[in-house]
Order: sequence, then structure tokens, then C-alpha cells
Amino acid sequence: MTTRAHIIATLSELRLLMTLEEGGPQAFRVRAYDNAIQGLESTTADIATLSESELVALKGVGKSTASKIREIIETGTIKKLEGLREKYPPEFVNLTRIPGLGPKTLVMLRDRLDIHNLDDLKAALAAEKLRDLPGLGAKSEEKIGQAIERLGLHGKDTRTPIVEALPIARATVAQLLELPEVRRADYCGSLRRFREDIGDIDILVSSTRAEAVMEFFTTMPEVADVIGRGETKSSIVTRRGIQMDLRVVRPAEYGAALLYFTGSKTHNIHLRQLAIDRGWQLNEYGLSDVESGEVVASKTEKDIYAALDLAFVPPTLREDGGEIEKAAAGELPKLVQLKDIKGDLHYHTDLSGDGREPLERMVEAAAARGYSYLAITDHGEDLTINGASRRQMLAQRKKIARLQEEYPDLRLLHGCELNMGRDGSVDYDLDFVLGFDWTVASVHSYFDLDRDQQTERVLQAMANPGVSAIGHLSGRYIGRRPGIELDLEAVMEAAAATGTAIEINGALQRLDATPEAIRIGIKHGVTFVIDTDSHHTRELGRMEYGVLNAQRGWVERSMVANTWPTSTFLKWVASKRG
Ligand code: DGT
Ligand code: CA
Ligand code: CA
Ligand code: ZN
Repeated sequence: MTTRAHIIATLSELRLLMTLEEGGPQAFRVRAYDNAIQGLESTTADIATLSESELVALKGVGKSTASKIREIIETGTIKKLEGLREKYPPEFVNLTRIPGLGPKTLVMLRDRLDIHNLDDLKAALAAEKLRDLPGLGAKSEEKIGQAIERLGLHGKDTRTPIVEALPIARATVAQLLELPEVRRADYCGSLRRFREDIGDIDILVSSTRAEAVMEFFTTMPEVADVIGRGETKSSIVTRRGIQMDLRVVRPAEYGAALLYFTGSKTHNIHLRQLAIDRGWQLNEYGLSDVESGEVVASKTEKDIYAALDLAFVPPTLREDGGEIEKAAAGELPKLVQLKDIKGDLHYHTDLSGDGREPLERMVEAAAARGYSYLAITDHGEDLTINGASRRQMLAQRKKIARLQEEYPDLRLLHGCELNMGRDGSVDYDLDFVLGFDWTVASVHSYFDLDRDQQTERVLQAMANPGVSAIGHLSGRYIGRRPGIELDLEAVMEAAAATGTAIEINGALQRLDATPEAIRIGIKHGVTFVIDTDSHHTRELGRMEYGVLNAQRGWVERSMVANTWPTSTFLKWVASKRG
């Protein structure tokens, strides 16, 4: 049985190992796999049943890749990949996650210094051995050391950014659900709570035939190592070095197990105390009476919360940060939901250098989601390579006006993603900026200014009457690049005072503003927008991630401008402009 997810995962692994083999992501064959993966991801065809010539007909898929896809369909793997796996074991591949260590450098470290894993690398750094190699120096040693720290790559504390963990978890759950023995399957733990980084992936399955599920789980192609296998629980490590725990329970206990394994630990401990107060006990099998052993509730999470006189607590709130008290008082926040979203306000077309699809396609995709409004926000001219000139922007405005006639139910706004300069100034003069219907101003450079300078920079941008929102506030890439440092109290106070929205960016590698920043914003009465920052029609689904991240910050629907009806939203946009 070969699934779509398995085909894409296998090709992605081949692509990764080929970057090591070929010395970088720009190599011809690596780019060919890249294009093929993009093509497979965007087609709706059932790729596991296509012939070689049908595969070649897909966008981005060449002849040689098509034959590799057929090989996966027929044999479950690729011969070439098997060879590369021998040559580049998971411990070594895992080093590719360290920024600043390119494939060429990694292979050189292995050949010249016998570095095969993180421990070897750390020992070599400590002995200052890297600085003598071509292209490296004391400065690179320092940078690599800091990157290791930042990634939290030390020992058991290794945390994986959600952007890497979520696709693996979703693909595994989808494959488990295809097994006839499986009734339900969910990922739980920190991933279900939607934390930005994950210690390990926890998967829960409801089945009366645990053995068959275990067999499947421990022999999946992406398994590099089985670190434990029992009757109802197993743990594996994937080829990317991520640990995945699986637990199989009986259907009647599913709710209790889901609750227990979703956590957090502190949320669980607090719930267990409420149970004890009632003469009950709570564990992964259910809520039961201590004396009689009778089960009070176990089937669904909702049943268990209800038995404890609590409203259902969404997973995103389960951190013991006051949610249990609120649930007891019936005062949980009315969290923003995906279905509340009426438009996307940070959205690129191929007018941006990093945009991937033409205006027509991007608008069509937004219309298909049933949005009421959409702001096109290509990069302003200050962003080298990616930005658009005034002339191009004005031409786009005309194009949008013409396209508007085809979409009576979708209000198209001509926006811009302005680039925040070092001092908080933006690409264009105020007149030109006010010519857009909507703007998002974002940081794309000068990440190393100090906290006061960064704060002043953002305050300056918010003081600009033409700036409607601040995009991806910190500019971080989770686990890869730290965000700029800001005095968040001052920034949020000014956002509320100037009527500038703070964006909650749904790109999984960003999830920016952070939940911590969002909560400070709520305290100051800030208005938020939740955006996808899409550069491709594949990326519209990020809206769900933006919403989940907003929930972690306790954001209610009323606080999010793009849940408001079109006229309310437009009036609010106009109000800052005076
Ligand atoms: P992670 O993996 O570090 O990102 O965080 P979690 O929350 O996924 O933690 P993990 O994988 O150690 O355990 C999964 C869930 O199992 C956790 O959220 C709550 C539950 N759990 C684990 N250990 C304990 C415990 O000692 N007591 C209680 N009450 N629950 C626990
Ligand atoms: Ca976990
Ligand atoms: Ca775990
Ligand atoms: Zn953008």
C-alpha cells in the first residue's frame, strides 16, 4: 500500500540526501526533485495510481523523477535512496538543521575531521578544530556554537520546530486511519496544543487490534530506529531525528487517553486534583470512583470535563494558565475560530520576487474559500529583488480593478507589504502609501539593532497614518532565527493608541506575533489580523495555523479585524487614515 503521503515523504528524503550528495540546494537534480514535490503537492490526482507518462504530464515532474515515483509505487522505496541512507545516517543528516552548516561544509567536516554526529561536532568546536579548515574561521566556530544553542540541539532537550513536526504527524495519522484495524487516530501532546516547538510527537490510536497497529508503526519507511516496542505502546525515531510515541487504547477509553496525552502535564495535574476533591481518580483510562471503581466518564474529553463541572477546554488553552478556573466559572474566552475569518490581508502574487502564482490564480483561490474580502500585498520597492516599483504597483491596481468585476462577492483591496527601514520609515512617501487600500509594514532586515532601537523603529512605523498593520512582528523563524527584541508593553500600547493592527502570521515557520506578545496586546486593547502571508495557492491553509496560534494567546473573535463584516472592517481601516 503506497499512499500519497508516503510518496511525497520518500521524495523529500531523497531531495534532502541529494543536497548532501550534490553539495547544495541549487544543484540541478535537487531542484528537479523540488519542482516535482511542488507539482505532486498541488495536484488533486491520485498520484499512487498514475503511470509514468501520466506523472510526466504533471507540472514540475520530469522523466527521471517520474520513474523514481513509479519505483516507490512498485517497491515502496527507491534504490538510490537506500544507498544514500547508508552513506548519510540519520545522526549525520540531523546536522543539516544547524543554520550556517551547508551541505558542502558538512561533508568536508566528515571527511577531514571525522565528524558524524552532534557530539563529534561539539567536541571539534571545543577543540577549536574547525577554524583551520578552508572557508571557516574562529567567527564561524562561534556562530555554529550559537546556532546549536538556539536550536536546543543538546541531548534530550532537542526540540523540533512545529513546521517540521506537524507534516510528519499528520501524514502518520492519515496512514494509520487507512488501516482497517484503526477506528480513530490523533496526534496529541504539545503538537495538539499547538506549541511552536515539539519535544516528541505523541500519537494515539483507538483499536481493538493493537498488534497490527504496532507492526505498521514500527516498520514505516520513515523509521530510522525503534527505541521501544510493547503491546500497546511503541517509540520510534524518524530519519530526521524526531521521536514519535504511539499508544493504542480501546475505543471506550479514547476520550480519557486523548485528554491525558494531550496534556499539558500541569493541566493534567490540576484536573486530577479536581477529581481527588470529589473522591474520584483521573488517569489515561478514565475518571472513576475511588471506592467503587465505577467509571464516571471516559468516552470523550467533553464527558470528563462535564463530570468535573467544567466547560470543554480547547487543547490550545491547556497550559494551566488560568483556563481551568475560567472553565469552572463558565467564563472561557470566546476564542476566534477558522470559520470566523472573512478575509486574508497579507497575500502575495508573482509581482513579488518570491511570489509564485499570478494574480488571477491567487484571487481565484481566495474566492474558493468563500472570503468576503482580500488584500493583495506584494512587497514594496525597498525590498531588494522581491519588491515592486511604483509603476508596477499602479499597473497592478488597474488589473485588480478589472478583475473585481468578475468577483461580485469578494471585495478586492489593493494593498502593499511595506518594508520597514532601519528607522521605521517605509518604501514610499505618505501620498503614495495612502493610495493603497491597506498596508502591512514588516521587518525584513537589520535584525541586530538593540531593543531600544527596534522598539523606536516599530513605533515610528505605527505612527505613519498609512500603515494599517504590522506584519510578522518579531521577524523570527522558529528554531532558526531569533526575533528582534522589543519592548512589547510600549509597542502594544502604541498599536492600540494609533489604531494599528498587529498581525498574527500563520506561516508555520513564523507563528508571529507569539502567544506571549499577543497576550500583552490583549491587555492593551490591540486589534489583531490573522493572515497567511501566502506566496502560493498551496499556502492558504495556513489560516488554520494562524487561528490556532491566536487561540494560544487567548484571542477572541471580536478582537480580530478580519472576522468583521466588510463595511465594519473598511470603516475601521479608514479611521486611522483620518
Ligand atoms: P513535549 O513533547 O516536550 O513537547 O511536551 P508534551 O506535552 O507533548 O509532553 P510529553 O510528550 O512528555 O507527554 C505527553 C503528554 O502526556 C503530556 O502533555 C501530558 C502527559 N504526561 C506525560 N507525563 C506526565 C506526568 O508525569 N503526569 C501527568 N499527569 N501527565 C503526563
Ligand atoms: Ca510530546
Ligand atoms: Ca511523548
Ligand atoms: Zn509577506
